[in-house]
Amino acid sequence: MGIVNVTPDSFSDGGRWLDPAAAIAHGLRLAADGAAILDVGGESTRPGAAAVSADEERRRVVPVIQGLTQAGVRVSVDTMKAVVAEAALDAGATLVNDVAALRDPDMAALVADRGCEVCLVHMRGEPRTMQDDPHYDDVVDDVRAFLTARVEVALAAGVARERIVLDPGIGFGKTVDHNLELLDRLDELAALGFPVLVGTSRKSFLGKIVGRDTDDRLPGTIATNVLALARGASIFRVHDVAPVRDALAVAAATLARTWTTPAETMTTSRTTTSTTATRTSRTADPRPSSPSRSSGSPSTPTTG
Ligand code: HH2
Repeated sequence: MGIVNVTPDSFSDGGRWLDPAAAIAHGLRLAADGAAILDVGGESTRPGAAAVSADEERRRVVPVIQGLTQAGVRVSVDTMKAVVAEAALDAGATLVNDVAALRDPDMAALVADRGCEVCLVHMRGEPRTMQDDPHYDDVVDDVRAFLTARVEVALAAGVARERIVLDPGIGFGKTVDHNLELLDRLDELAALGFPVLVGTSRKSFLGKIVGRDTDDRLPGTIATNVLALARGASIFRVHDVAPVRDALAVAAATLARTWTTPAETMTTSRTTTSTTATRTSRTADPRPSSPSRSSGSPSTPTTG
């Protein structure tokens, strides 16, 4: 999943893609790099970010979503507002990436009515205050209980089970230690039976560990995404699609001991419509009797 932030203030690329034509060109580059889906957002969720009106958010994302979907790219909308999600779905988006996990009272019914996919993200409080001294009894148990409750809300509104994706919300009201524990124990969330999305790309916890600024956090981004793959994640939300995709392809091939050429993988990811395309977990043992090159279904995860 490639990130297209149409915002002036996102933490790593704010202001770079505010112009719709620039955002579309950027998205198409990410798709060419191998993103199976592009996540278009018009409001930064970084701690302390200014709130954006629904009108302004809609104005930012709709032309970009139209441009990308008209070019044949699959698009998700990163929004907490049902009215923005509705306009995005009208413009061709097929997944609502809701970091507020259906807090907007109209969101669950919208997702159910439209039959689109929805990503439910764990966030403690709201973006403005979420990093104020976060505490959990057991961060994985707490996040799992929260996501389970939000799944119930979605199901009760009529959202189909197979349309739900879960996300532990790395960096959303968590300390460095919380983020690390969530990543290391991600298999406990994958065990809930839903596709798991992770978003570690360039985030500040990586910078705290290695002492580097946002633009220099690609190695940390790769390390965390590879570990997440091994623990059962299947969607990887990143700014730098090409290098992460390569890392995931090699990691997935190693775990499965089977592989495909980039051309075969790209063809398959282009035609993939499900977010559950390929999953590998460290508990699975998909080893063929003699390690060999696969000519069938891809062993690499799609980045969406
Ligand atoms: N992280 C960000 C935004 N949306 N969605 C999901 N599902 N998971 C995440 O981890 C996630 C997300 C924050 O990253 P970014 O979009 O790069 O920054 P900003 O919120 O400042 O625009």
